[in-house]
Amino acid sequence: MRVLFYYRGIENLGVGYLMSMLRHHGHEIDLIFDPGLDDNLFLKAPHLAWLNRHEALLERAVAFRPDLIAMGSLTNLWPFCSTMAAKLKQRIGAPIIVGGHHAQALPDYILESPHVDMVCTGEGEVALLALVRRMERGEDYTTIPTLWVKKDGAVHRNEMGALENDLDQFPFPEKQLWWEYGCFKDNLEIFTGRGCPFKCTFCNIHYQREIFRGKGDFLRKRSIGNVMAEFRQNLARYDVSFVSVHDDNFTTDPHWVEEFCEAYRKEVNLPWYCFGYPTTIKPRLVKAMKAANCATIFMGVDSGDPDVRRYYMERPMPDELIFRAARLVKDAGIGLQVSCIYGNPGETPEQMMKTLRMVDAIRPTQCSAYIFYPFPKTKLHDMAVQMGYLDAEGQEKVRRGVSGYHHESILKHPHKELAETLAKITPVYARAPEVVKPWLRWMIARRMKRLALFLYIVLIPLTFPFLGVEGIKVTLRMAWRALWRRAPQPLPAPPVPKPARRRAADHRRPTPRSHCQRGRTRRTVPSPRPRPSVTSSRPSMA
Ligand code: B12
Ligand code: SF4
Repeated sequence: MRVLFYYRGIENLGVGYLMSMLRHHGHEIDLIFDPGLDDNLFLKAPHLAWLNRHEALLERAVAFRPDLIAMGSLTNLWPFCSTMAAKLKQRIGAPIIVGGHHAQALPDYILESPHVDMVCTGEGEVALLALVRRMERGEDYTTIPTLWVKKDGAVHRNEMGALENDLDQFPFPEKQLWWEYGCFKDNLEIFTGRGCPFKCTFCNIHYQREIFRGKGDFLRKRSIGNVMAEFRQNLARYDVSFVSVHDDNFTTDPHWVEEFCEAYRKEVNLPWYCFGYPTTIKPRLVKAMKAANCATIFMGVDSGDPDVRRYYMERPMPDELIFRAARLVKDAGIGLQVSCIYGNPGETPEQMMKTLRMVDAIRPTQCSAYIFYPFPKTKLHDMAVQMGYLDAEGQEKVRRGVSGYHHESILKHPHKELAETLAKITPVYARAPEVVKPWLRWMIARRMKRLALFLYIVLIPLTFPFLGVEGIKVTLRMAWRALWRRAPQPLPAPPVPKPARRRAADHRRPTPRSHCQRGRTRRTVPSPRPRPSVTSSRPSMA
């Protein structure tokens, strides 16, 4: 079977897992990646939409002749996904399946789209493979666990399938296709596990735990050996200089982390970054992480007001605990990135200012500040509705994914101007010299949100010294590759499907040259090698 994936904006590891799962089982895959240069994490600039070169992507899609189209959608991506689904359906006609967090939260809504045929309501590796196999054999595919299927006017809502408890079973996520689109170069992203034990009300974790209840372990870690094998494979292929560990919450299992650090230090030792929760940050842990070259821990502060944290966010912890965790990280010599959210339902100006003061007192290396977005099915979304902050029109906006990048508040919030100003000024404030701060406070008092946005963008290299600059470089690289994108030649004839099954352990076999063997001279590392896949046999996009 030929399966075409669609994603937008950045590399997505979840979709990467699905691609490699299908390839591993002998199916052909391709990716159309929309760089989303007009609307992304940094800015909203509709006049740049032409840079995305959608027409060339569609031509690539048509030339691939997919039997199935698989799209990943977070809430912020649904507006783009649904438009692309319409175009793909019109030009190709193949069945379309949508997965990802928006599909998990609102499967019925997604299926209302006339162009979508199926929705994946949970993790996709097993369900998508089952679907592809059944389609290939011409069998009924309306009964696959985890999938909701629209067929002949009826929707088949199947039960959630079991979670795979042993994550080592999955092939390592696809990298080459993302690399070809310029999605990464210096920064290697990886997951070492899935799930989180906490229940913050603005996050999807608490309802995910509900939908997966009784289906297996929600919190799962890969084995250290398996993670190291993925590093070895990717470090032999890509000349990266930094690692982002994207687990929901990396610091929850201290024993695992310590073991990881030991192995990482010996085998990889590149600077890295991860997410940590304040209560899980302990002296011994940060010491081990520092020894393993951890460069930055990203820790949610979320609000500087203990009541907002406790009653609205379900992050019950005193201020002192947050300060202590921050001190531990900084004293260990690790960079500290904090994040906070402004414009929560019921939040007063004084509570918002407390957040600014807390971030200032912590003096992090960098700070990400968000405008609250009520993601569907989250508790804080429902509280916003009950408290009158999100009316029917606002709820419809959420379903449609409007403003999912948090560029503005979609709540009927009496202090939204302040929230929007603070969200842009806090990252600057956190890094600003004392002498500039009265001026920034003057801007805040006047709610000068446009000037705040301007400062935020031009100062990214100073406020986000590594990841911000990396984000800009990646965006420019994606734009460059999109500009030079050529339409591929149509495939000569439908290839005969090869059941090229490798042994289950093959994908875990270490590459012959380990990272240590390549020595410290990174220049000797080969640039990414084209993989013998259907995609590499066609013209490169670069
Ligand atoms: C890591 C992470 C990131 C990383 C991404 C790393 C990466 N390269 O993949 C970074 C930091 C870059 C990031 C950015 C953003 N993120 Co984020 N992120 C997460 C986080 C912590 C983990 C995601 C995860 O667990 N992945 C594990 C993989 C295996 O799971 P998965 O991606 O869901 O994929 C599986 C299934 O969903 C399914 N699936 C997914 N796609 C498809 C497609 C098909 C066809 C099928 C069949 C199945 C399927 O199968 C996959 C494999 O099992 C989650 C929080 C959380 N706890 O979930 C938030 C989360 C996903 N992020 C979120 C948001 C909002 C964002 C941002 C918009 C944030 C912002 N404004 O700054 C950006 C947007 C990025 C974008 N593309 O537009 C929200 C999404 C909410 C929603 N309803 O959409 C989440 C849920 C956090 C939250 N607020 O609750 N994020
Ligand atoms: S700690 Fe992070 S991943 Fe876990 S529930 Fe809270 S926001 Fe979500």
